[in-house]
Amino acid sequence: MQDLRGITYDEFVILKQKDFPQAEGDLSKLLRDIGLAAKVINREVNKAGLVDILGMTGSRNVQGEEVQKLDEYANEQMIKYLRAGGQCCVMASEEEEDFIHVEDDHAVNAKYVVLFDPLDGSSNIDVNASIGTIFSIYERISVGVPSIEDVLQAGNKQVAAGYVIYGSSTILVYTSGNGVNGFTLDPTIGEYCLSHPNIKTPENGKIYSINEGEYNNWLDQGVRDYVNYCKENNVEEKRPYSARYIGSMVADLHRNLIKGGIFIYPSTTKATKGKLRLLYECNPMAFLVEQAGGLANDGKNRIMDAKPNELHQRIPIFIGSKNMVIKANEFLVQ
Ligand code: P6P
Repeated sequence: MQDLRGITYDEFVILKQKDFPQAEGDLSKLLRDIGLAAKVINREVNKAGLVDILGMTGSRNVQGEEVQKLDEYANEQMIKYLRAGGQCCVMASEEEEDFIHVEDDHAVNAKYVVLFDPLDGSSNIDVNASIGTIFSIYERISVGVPSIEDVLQAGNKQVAAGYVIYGSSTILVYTSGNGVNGFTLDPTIGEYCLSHPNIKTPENGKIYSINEGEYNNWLDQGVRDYVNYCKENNVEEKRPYSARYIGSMVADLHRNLIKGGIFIYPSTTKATKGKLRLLYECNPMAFLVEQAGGLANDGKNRIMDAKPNELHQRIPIFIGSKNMVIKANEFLVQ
């Protein structure tokens, strides 16, 4: 297989377009629009401490969460570049109560729908921990005026998904259904360059990621039993595992994708349906992890088979290395 390391994201997307004979280049353009928006977000994330863009806006979003200035900025950039690119007719964002119908003339025939979390993990912004943008792309299914049915599609209908992690380096990771590839932003040329070709997540891992501060609030005793299993001494099965939890889904999942591991956000007394959102956090991450050889379920059922009922619905998630997810599921009451 040709070594494509160093090829830019834009070149790679066009090259891979050949994998889809019916492709007309619209998805390639859309993927490039998202990459551009993320470059602009990255520029502000990287200097947030130097300009008055840290801290809170003083408002709360539809989730009831305090909106960070950088959250708002990232949301504005995603909307701006997706609208300008003209490849999507409908957008939905964690920061927007309802979906956005792009009515501009140049987008009237656009066939794609984009759902995104513009800046996930934003509670980490002010402490310089890694955060990220997550996106999920579908083909529209409505005829005529776009409608809520365009955004309430099951994750198994995604045509592409990915994230951009703003960390020690800025890496864009995406899939369009033919494997997972990662591109590191080279700030000297302003291009994402292929650095992680054909990512495969290890079937086994030694990392478990869960907020153990919620130990007594997990609704399923099986989650406590699994975490205790992870802590048990068992030389043969190489336990205890290592606990790693940043509190930023993109950062925790990126580490586990590369090194192997399991990330769990279960149902709790405070978040009885889990905390993470199905449409723009769990589905795109599930698509990526499954494409990399891992698993993603709600403890029992595949995340990407969940039928969405509303835009911001939440779902418990067990995601990561195949054999770790299978093992965790065994502890849960089925
Ligand atoms: P907790 C960040 O706010 C986020 O949405 C995810 O990025 C992260 O995995 C999760 O919430 C952390 O939640 O309850 O452990 O702080």
